[in-house]
Amino acid sequence: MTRVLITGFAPFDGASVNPSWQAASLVAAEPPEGLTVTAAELPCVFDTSIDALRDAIRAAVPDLVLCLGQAGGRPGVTVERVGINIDDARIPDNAGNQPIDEPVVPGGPAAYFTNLPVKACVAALREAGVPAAVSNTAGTFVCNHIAYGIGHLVATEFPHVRGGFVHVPWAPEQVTDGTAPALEPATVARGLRALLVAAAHTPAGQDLKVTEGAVH
Ligand code: PCA
Repeated sequence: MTRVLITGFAPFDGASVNPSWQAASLVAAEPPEGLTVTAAELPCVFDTSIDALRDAIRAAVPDLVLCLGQAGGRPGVTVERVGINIDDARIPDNAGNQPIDEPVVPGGPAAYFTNLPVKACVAALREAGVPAAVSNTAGTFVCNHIAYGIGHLVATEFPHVRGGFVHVPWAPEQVTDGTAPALEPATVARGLRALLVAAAHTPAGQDLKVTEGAVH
């Protein structure tokens, strides 16, 4: 039995929902066969989100950690390849912090690549009928903070964990004027279940050798 921790974020920037938490709760409520799934909601706050993630990992003792966040405007589910050691906030977080060009971890490496098989994860999402792509930037806000943070926690405290970050599009209830792409959290959750099964079945250090690179 593979133990999974899946996290989503609290709503931010005045929103009333965050589809990352909606999707995370749906996956935990109906986990795929062979996986036990615990969900935790992280605060959208630079200062405390990595501590909350560490506490959730200590409580769940997972093999796999999948952190989710909302990326409004993206048309599909994107599997982040890398988290970078920079906080550069365009808007304040939920506690009013707005760091400009500060490191996530002072003295930490410039970036962490995820140790999840990003190509196999994208393939599994698509096979489940969910639009998906590899992403090479998680931005510079709290999601990148956690994309870097999970890499740092794995590197320094939880060496047996495989972890990464996935961005999900807005939910339809957030774009009622229909001017931006949206996906139902239940659809996202269906794809994430397939992603988790694929990640659990891919041996550490391996991935599909398929083209998913970006020219720009
Ligand atoms: N999305 C934001 C932070 C929390 C969330 O769900 C981001 O992409 O940084």
